[in-house]
Formats: sequence, structure tokens, C-alpha cells
Amino acid sequence: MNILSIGGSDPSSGAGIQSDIRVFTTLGVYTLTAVTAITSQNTSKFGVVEPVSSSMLKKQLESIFSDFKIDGIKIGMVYNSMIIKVIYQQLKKLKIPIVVDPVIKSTTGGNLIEKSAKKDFQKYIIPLATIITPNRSEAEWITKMKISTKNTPEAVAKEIQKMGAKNVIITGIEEKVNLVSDFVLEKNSKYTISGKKISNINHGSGCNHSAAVIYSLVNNKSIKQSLFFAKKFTFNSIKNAKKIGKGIVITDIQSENRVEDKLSSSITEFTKIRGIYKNIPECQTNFVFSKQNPKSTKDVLGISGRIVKAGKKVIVAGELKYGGSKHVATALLAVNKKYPQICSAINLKYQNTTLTKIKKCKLKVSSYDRNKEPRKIKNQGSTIKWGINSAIRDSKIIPDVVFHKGDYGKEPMIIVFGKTPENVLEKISKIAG
Ligand code: PXL
Repeated sequence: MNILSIGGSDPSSGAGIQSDIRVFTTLGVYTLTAVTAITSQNTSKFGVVEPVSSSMLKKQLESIFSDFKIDGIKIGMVYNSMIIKVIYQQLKKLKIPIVVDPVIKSTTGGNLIEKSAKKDFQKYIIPLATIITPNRSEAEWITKMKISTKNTPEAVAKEIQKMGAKNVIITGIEEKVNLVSDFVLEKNSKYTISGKKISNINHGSGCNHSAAVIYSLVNNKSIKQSLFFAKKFTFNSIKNAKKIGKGIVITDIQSENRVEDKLSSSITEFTKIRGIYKNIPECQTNFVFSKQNPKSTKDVLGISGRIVKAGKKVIVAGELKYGGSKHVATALLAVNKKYPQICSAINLKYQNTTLTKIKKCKLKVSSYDRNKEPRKIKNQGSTIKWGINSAIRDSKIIPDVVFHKGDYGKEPMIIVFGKTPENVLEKISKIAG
């Protein structure tokens, strides 16, 4: 998958081209870039802008289009009319998703588009948009309308749609104490997306949002799915923002989103394994992935619900949440304490056939006997922790699998461990289905 980012260079890497490279790379897609302008700025102060010449931009785009298959494009800072016209000429015939992020001013106050370029932005860039993602003030700038009871978000979004954008989202339309909502106008529908608000002045959240939207669209998700994904992605990036320079914080898309994304795609892969329903136990399955150095189950991402068997189908009932799993997360914490590189686990139905396969493909197996559990531990409800510890205590080898054969009224179980969900999945593909 290749995504092209057309925009300005930000030497602080909090926004612009550099930020898009970080986002797309984290999400696992290749990033191509065409630089429209070079800025000097840091987290405290915006310096100057030097746009590239129109011929230089044209040459960048031609060299990309003549070589790569592009799956989607994000347009950020365009700065002047000459640049806008080159972009239009090069993109007008393309039939791939294009996200337009109308960037006008940086958080630190820099002008990211010349006043004289506004008309051409409306005429040439807006019609390229599969979806355009202005925030409230950018939407007001584009339309010269002030959002109010007279000019509703819908009326303003309609005006932008009239200019040629197929779909419009106006972010930050309504801000309450703890809530921020976005207004969406698709071709034949409208809705709002509300989410928790984090009050920090940051560098990069707008760029992260539009980048997440194009990422999701090129993965064949609908506009609505893509906007929900982007909302969560951006929320996490703001929540994890870091003070890297002396000024405002820079959003961080690495830590949390990566964990969620990896687990989510591995769960999808898991449900697609042929015959995997045979490996789902009576108590159903959970698949977990922890942060680095997890302290409690709250640091472990799992399904708040389960992966369940429905006939021969396996479906995910619930959503990914930190603290979503109790049992499998507790087992993972016990292994992670001894082997910190082990961050993912899944539980499967105990079957002799599975155990034979596990041994045949030389996975490292440990087990414990629930009958040997001291009564005191049983009463405390710390069976899993005790079991895993007794299985791995005397071994110096990192376990791939730990199993137990049950106890009175307790279902026997196999737990597969790995560094990442992909790593766990690799092991499962050898032994299950
Ligand atoms: O966040 C919008 C944006 C986009 N592109 C560049 C920027 C900024 C904000 O600072 O500098 C190059």
C-alpha cells in the first residue's frame, strides 16, 4: 500500500510531511511525499515559509506518478496559487481517494496559505476531495460563514459540498466541558461523531486526523468507518502527546495506536483461520496485547467480551479495551514478569490433538496441575497467577504454550504466548484449525 502526502515540510516533525511519514509508517503503509513548501518552525514559534517553484513540484509529482501505484493521497499545506494549479493538473484525472486537509494557520500562528490563493483553493483543491476535513474555523474561512444558530454546521458543510467536495467533516463543531463533536455531511446522509475532549494545545492533531482518514479509506473502509477510526486515532495521539521541545506538546501516534492496530488485525486474521471454531473453548477466547512493562490488567489490551463460537463461525463479541480481559491478561502478566519481551497471549480449547501438534512443531510447552493448587490460593482467587508461575518457575526457556488439564468443574485450557499478536498468530497457525 502506498499513500502520497502532498504538503509542507515542518522541521519540528510535529506536523506536515514529516508527521505524515510517521503516521503512515506506524500504520504499516509506505509513504511517498511531494513537498509544496519549506517552513522554519519549532514548538514555540513559526518562522518563515519558502514555497517550492511550480516546476519543482510538478517534477516531484511526475517522478512519483511515473513509478509508483498510488492508493490514496492526502493534501495538506498548499500555500499559493501556482502550487494549487500544479496539484490540480496532476491529480484531476485520478480515481483514487483524496483527503483534503485545509491548513490555513499553524497552532503557533504561522500563515500556511496566502490570502490571494483562497479562490484557487476553492476552485481547484476542494473539488479534488473525496473528503475534506476542516476544523470549525477553517470551515468558516472557506465559506465566509460564521457557524451559529442561523448558519448551522449542516449549512456550512453544504456550502463546502457545493464547491465540489464529495464528503465534508467539520471537526470540533461543538465543544462542551468533556466532549467534542464533529459534524459529517456525506452525499446522502449527515451525522455527528462525539468523543471525549482533551484540553491540550498541541502540534500535529489535525495532520494525524486527515492522515488516519486516508489510511482507512485506502483500506476499503467506508467514510463513516474511516472517520470513527480517525477520531480514536487522533484522540490517542493527543492523549499521548509529548513535550519534546520547549513549547507546545507534539502528538504521539506510536505507542497506543500501534498496540491497538496490531491486535485488531491479528484478531481478524485469527477469526479467518479455517476450522478455528474447533479451538474455541466453552468459556470462549480472549486475545490480549500489553503495553511495555505492564503493571496490571489495565495495561493490557483485550476484548471486553470474547471471541465466540457461533456454529462453525467465530465472531468477535465486544470491543478492544484496556482492562478488557481478566483471565488471559492475568496469565500474560505472570509470564511478562519473568520474560518482559512476552506481551501477547490467547487461550484455546484443550485438546489432545492440539497438544500433539504443539509437541510436533517443537513449541516450548509448560504445564501446571490445578489439583496441586494450595487451598489458600484457591480461596484468594489467584489460581491463574499461581498456575502460570508454577509452570514457568523452574524453566529458563521462554514458554510458547502453557496448559492445564482442568480441575473439578474447571475447563482444561491452552494458552499461547508471544512477543506480539502476529507472533502468537504464527504459532496458532501451526497448531490450530
Ligand atoms: O497542522 C497543519 C500544518 C500542516 N503542514 C505544515 C504545518 C502545519 C502546522 O504547523 O506546519 C507544514
